[in-house]
Amino acid sequence: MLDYTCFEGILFPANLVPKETLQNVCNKFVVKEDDLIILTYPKSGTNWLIEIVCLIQTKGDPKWIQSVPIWDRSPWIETGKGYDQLIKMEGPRLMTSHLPMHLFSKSLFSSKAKVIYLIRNPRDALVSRYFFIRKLNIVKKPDSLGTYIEWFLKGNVAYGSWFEHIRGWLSMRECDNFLVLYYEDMKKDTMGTIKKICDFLGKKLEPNELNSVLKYSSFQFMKENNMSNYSLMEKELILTGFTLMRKGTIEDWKNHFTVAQAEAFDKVFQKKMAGFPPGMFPWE
Ligand code: PPS
Repeated sequence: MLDYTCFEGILFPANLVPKETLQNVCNKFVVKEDDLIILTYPKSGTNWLIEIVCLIQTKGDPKWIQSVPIWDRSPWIETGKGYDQLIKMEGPRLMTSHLPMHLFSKSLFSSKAKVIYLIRNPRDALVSRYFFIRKLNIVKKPDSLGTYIEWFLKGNVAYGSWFEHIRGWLSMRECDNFLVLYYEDMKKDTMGTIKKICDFLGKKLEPNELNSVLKYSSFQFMKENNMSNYSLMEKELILTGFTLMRKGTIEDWKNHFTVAQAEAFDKVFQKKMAGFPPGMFPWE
């Protein structure tokens, strides 16, 4: 149960992401021009972004988000179930993925399909995932945060290295069909981010519709929405105390990293992310 699949040198949770599906996504899946693809490294705020996009699509009407599980509204392409849903789905399709760029369907790169890539401070994504997997029967649990930091910095975690993920997908950042967002900006100015997404999608919403998107995608509403808070996950996969909606804050890593861990992380970050322009990452 706690096994990894290793595909092209990257680890994936074996019971959610079969090797065969990864092969299909890479070599067979055809991206369509009217697809909208949400891409993230795990724990970057993926489900928050899905909720916002769904609400923009319904002009703030919460009926859809309150009646259909989030993973059926925007299936995960690399999961066996999500892949099967997507290949049968009529367009325009909304889909989600944590895949690094080099494992994604090659058809994306000659398509006009829109992509939203959401990035979060890797320290916060790390802490979020550390607490998440401790309550989950999906992948091997680390014995301490220190161990998990070591695995994370080496890329020995599901979906591989944060650094490679970001470097890979950010190479598309100048493309017109590629929008880069940051969790930190979403937190500081959620309405500004919602408007940015509307502009990118060519959607015009009235002020009351925008307010409704803001309201129903808030941390509190999502926490209480059983279609979005992962309470519908298969019971055998989760342990007591499991939650997707943990804190929803920025810089929680400061409550958990020791000074030595923070310094070790900074060192690797500076080395691996060298070459990006100053100000590229809002938390640096
Ligand atoms: S996953 O499992 O990789 O798809 O998780 P993901 O959705 O990417 O990230 C989970 C973290 O996002 C936080 N979250 C939110 N923050 C603010 N507002 C809203 N509405 C919201 N929804 C989800 C969630 O709490 C997880 O972060 P942590 O730091 O663990 O709280």
